Amino acid sequence: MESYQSFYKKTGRAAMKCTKRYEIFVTGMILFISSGVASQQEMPSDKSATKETINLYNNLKKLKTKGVMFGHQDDLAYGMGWKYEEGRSDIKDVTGDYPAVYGWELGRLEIDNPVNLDSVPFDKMKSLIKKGYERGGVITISWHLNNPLTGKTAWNPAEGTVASILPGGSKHDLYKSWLDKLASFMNELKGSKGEFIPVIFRPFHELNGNWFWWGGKNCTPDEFKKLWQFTVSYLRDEKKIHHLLYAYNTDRYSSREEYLEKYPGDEWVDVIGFDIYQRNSPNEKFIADIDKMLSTLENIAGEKNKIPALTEFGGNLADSNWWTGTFLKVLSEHKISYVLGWRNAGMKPGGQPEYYVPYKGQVTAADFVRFYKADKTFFQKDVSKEKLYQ
Ligand code: BMA
Repeated sequence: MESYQSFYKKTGRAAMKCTKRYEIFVTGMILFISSGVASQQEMPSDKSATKETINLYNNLKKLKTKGVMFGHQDDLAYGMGWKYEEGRSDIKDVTGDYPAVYGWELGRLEIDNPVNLDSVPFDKMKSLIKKGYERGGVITISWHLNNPLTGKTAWNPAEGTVASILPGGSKHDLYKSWLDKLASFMNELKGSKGEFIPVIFRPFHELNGNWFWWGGKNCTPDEFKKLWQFTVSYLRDEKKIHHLLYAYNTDRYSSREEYLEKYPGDEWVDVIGFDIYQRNSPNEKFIADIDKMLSTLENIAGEKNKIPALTEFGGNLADSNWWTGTFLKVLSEHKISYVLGWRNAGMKPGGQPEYYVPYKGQVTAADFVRFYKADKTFFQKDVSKEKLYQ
């Protein structure tokens, strides 16, 4: 007969085994559940996107429910009355903080120019992109690429240009060589751990206007869609670039049908947006226009599960209360990811200043600080906390 001692030892061991099994079971369950949570992460159009790009994509979707990020083109390169001063930014001069989104532009990279069409050296741009990213900001890049058929600028809407660069066209190889240069630039954008810096790439913007060779009546919807799909597929599948989110964007538009006329398909797009400049229209009219366009955009983004953004804007900066009295008023009614103010170019050759965000002393500066402080708006410090790449 078994002694009590050995009986207790055995049952003790059995109990231990049980506890171990239970632990393994619980650990397994935790792993199972957390992998389930991880797989709830949605994928952008590029199914091989890098971890940071997938995280950015998902975090942008989450963040837009809380507020809107403020962005500025060329913010760290120059502003009103200054150029390339380390750490300077017109937005920072006014608010003490940087924007949350940094816009950059690659026009003339395709022709091996050392500087872009707005004189920003590409080398400098790369290091400034890295600075913004390391602070936790979001990078978006546009491309006013020259007309590949005529060799003139992006604003040369020569007939047949898009057809000429599609597969089989006379300028197809030239266009591919331009994409190779773009790919090299993108591949040089790396963070301090060697990871690629995710970029919201915004090619062929203002696509419903007639001023660019890819826009409006200068090509058919079918040609445009083919150009878009070829471009994405070449960068992603041929060049193996996996740190881009793709932004489809029109100019002002008047209907959902107009907005979607050249939409290449959900599997080719991540962000949808439009550009809008108030110019001389009264605030009430601007509010009504932008309100309508944002509502349509949000509806489309909801249906297609895309990220809505105001990809470029310019307001009435002669009105000292424009930021809270007009812009914030309308933004408060919507849930969009970001707004990008265009560049503070400074004095144009004709003597007229060009700027779209305030600089120190500009008449809207005080109101811009109120806009900055609003709960609904996010600048650099807010997004750094959000850790958009994790
Ligand atoms: C326009 C103007 C131009 C500039 C172009 C591309 O809106 O700001 O001065 O060259 O954008 O950045």
